[in-house]
Amino acid sequence: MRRLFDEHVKRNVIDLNGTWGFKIDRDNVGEAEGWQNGLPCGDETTVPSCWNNELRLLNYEGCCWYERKFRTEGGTLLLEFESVMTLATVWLDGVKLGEHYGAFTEFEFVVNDVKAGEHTLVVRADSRFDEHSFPQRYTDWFNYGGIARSVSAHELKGISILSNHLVYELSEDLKDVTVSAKLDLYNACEGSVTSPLSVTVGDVTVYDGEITLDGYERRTYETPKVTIENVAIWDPKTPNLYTVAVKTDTDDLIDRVGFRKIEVKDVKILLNGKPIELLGVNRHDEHPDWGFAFPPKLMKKDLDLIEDLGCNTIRGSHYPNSKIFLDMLDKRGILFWSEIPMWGVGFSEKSLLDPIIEERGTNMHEEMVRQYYNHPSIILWGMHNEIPTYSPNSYHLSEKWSKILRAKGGNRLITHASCHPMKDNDMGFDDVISINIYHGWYRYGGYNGTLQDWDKMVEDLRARRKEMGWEDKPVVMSEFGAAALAGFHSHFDDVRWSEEYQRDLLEYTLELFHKTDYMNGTYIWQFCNIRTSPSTDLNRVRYFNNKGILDEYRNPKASYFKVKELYHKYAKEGK
Ligand code: ADA
Repeated sequence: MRRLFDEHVKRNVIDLNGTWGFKIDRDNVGEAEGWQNGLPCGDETTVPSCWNNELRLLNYEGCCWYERKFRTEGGTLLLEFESVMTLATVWLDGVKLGEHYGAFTEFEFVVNDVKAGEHTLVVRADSRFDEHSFPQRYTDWFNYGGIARSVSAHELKGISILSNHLVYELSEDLKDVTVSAKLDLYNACEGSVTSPLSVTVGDVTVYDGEITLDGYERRTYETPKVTIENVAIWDPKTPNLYTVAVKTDTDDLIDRVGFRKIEVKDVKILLNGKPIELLGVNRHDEHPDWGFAFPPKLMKKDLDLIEDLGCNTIRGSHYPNSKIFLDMLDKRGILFWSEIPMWGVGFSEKSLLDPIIEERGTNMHEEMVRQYYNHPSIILWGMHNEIPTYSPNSYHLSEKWSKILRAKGGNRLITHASCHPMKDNDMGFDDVISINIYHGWYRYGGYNGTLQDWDKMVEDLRARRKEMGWEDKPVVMSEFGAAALAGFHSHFDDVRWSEEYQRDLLEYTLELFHKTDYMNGTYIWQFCNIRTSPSTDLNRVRYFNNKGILDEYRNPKASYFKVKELYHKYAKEGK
């Protein structure tokens, strides 16, 4: 299941999820032995899935091969992969279509002149780390391997719509919206084709014209701007969505959009002109039984819990989440922070000057923006997390990526999560300053290692913002928290790993941040425990990051109820 709604009525889409042939390639000999022409044995698996949820492959990092036969009427096919971990190589009938690097964004291949009948699709997924991998080996989540999200084959006929960004601007009073559709069009025929082209938003036709493309031509076309009056805006309390449909005589593309305004003014974050306090959690899209192949039913359960907590926002730490999850957020009116898997500590200062790292990071940002553009729930683009932004080596990356996100990213704010707030050089590129700090859990230079360090940090940060001229930028606490072992209790105040210590630390910090004038939001680290890897040297207890306010099976710890009490109180009283 890819979306909450049908994206196509006219186009025939062949669902390639389900049973696939499967073979482990521990010595990476598959290609030399010709496995791309058909796998040599009879193992099977289910797609989507991650192999590290299988007993014999729990900790396997390496290559695995997948094979799926399917039938088509022939012509032009678009093969679409929502997520392959991490380097994917794809063959159709033994012919290599190409490679894609990056686990959390989708990719596609357009193949012309495919014969009618049965075809064999083969995929090699390679989850190994190297000096250019995102994330690096040293990371704090388990780097699952597999085909983790949907696969499908689309039969393209005539002029086809590969993507649509509905670009919009709301009027000052938020009553009217001016829209244009930025379309990526492709002629799936060998010869020139002329077709009607229309775009509707709800029941308003915003474009009705005609287009001609040469044989196999791909073209970007932006429709003229049109104003829609009396629009119902998208807001957490009233998440109004409009269906946007693009049609030619042989193809269509259906999506949902919502119109809203997010901006920063007078050290506040304004949503639709009103200040909002972000009350959130960090969430990995992960479960010990499913890995990153997270089923929609469990997404719903997580969102029910997140709403029960009183959250109005989620940080998708640390990578783009699936489209169906974003559809759910759009529908429920929950705000989202989306970022690429550039997880700090693993990226050395030297690596930031590596052109392959820059190229991969740039591609991931471009893909994230291209694929998620229409989701109203996304209000923040995160450039990276905890990379060495104290070093001059990160500056050119933050500069380049903030420019890309500003130019192409739609109506969103830009940020990066920093764990070096007093010496970060790159916050000037942000709309919102985001801080990851763990006083009361980790020990930092210049601080005592106690809960009261937080009060000193709030004042140190005030001074730093002034010194750097960043006083106008609102601050969000993007990570803070403590680990607790579910079921471990203590009568004493200061017993780390107990549920009580975690609860009390979260109470202390949430109360402090809520009353701090320049702070506008909190993302607790983290929603639930997550699996980590024995191979990263982090040596997490049980090989889990235990800072969840729920355990990995979504059972609440004591802090869950405290956060629920406080978030509901803050939502009621406002900031
Ligand atoms: C960092 C990081 C998180 C997690 C956290 C922790 O801030 O961004 O992914 O590793 O630390 O638990 O220490």
